[in-house]
Amino acid sequence: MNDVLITGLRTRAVNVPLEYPVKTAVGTVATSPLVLLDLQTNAGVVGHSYLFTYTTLALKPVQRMVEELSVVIAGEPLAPFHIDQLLQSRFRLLGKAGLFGMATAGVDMAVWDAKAKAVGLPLVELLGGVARPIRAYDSHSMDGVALATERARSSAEQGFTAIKTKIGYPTLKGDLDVVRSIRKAVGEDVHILVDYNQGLTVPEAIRRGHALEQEGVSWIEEPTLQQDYQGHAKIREAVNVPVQMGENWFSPDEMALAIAAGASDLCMPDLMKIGGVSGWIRASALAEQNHLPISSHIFQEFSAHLLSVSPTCHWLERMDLAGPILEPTLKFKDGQAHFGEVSGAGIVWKEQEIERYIV
Ligand code: SMN
Ligand code: MG
Repeated sequence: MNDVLITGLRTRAVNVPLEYPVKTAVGTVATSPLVLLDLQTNAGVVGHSYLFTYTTLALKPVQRMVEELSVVIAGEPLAPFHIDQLLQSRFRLLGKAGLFGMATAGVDMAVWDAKAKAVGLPLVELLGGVARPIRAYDSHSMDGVALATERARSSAEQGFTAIKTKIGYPTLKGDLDVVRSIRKAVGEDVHILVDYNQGLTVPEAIRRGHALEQEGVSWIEEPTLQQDYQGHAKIREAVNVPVQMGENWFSPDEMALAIAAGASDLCMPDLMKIGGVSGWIRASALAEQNHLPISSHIFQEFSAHLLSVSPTCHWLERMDLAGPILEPTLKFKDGQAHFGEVSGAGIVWKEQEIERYIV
């Protein structure tokens, strides 16, 4: 089977409009800068993946980093573990964080996608799982009371049983006004998740966390600086609401350090930063061994397959950052994510739309 070889890697950089800007306590993502990867093979299948670069400033540098990797993997077998180890060994001195980590994760995803396609399987089946619906929460922004309430009401009407809103308004009252208005709109049976995007000091996070204890929120996400694992542990110790984090862990190594510090009750690795499919598999094993419910962070298409084979599967985040350039193979119904009969991860480009957004 290892006679299938990688023959090339095409990249494209696009800047895609968002239905709503992703407003956070520490900045706004107004559009979705994506690097698209097409991994060619000698078996007539092409592996697809995309990388989200958060800011257009990183778009071309990430694209260029991926292009540099194409030289390393050309001619190699289409074997995800082999490619993962090859790239890690070649870049040991550079390290796994930053643009390199993002680029290798994109290659990893594309290799796994191509591998599944080469054997005619959906990714979940190649990973040993069975396709099944995954509970999803609808992920919103720092929208203010009116829009946050309107979006929450709409999500609940669509069947979502969990909604995330970003808070960290200038005052605690601002946070509480939004949470209470959403609660009034969606009722007691819908989980409300809040995300501070690292916006608070530890003392302020403890103060606001105590106030949120009375509001029935189901998790407080990244209340302080993501690299302050001890700070998260202090907040977790003081506040009687589950602490959530993980979207900023670069590789399972950082996840292991956060776990060792007792930083959170839950975890939500980001498929790109954790190291692609290969990184996720290691992360989901860490989550299982440490009894941490695991949720995804954006990258909803691949994440639906990966959560299906994650022993402590918790929630899939619905935040559609690539919708305008993708065929809608991932559908949401009754608050669950469903991928139909797909090969690989179900990433199918809308080529005409890509042309519109090429950078
Ligand atoms: C988030 C922040 C920035 C871009 C996408 C998503 C956020 C989340 O932290 O958890 O959804
Ligand atoms: Mg977050």
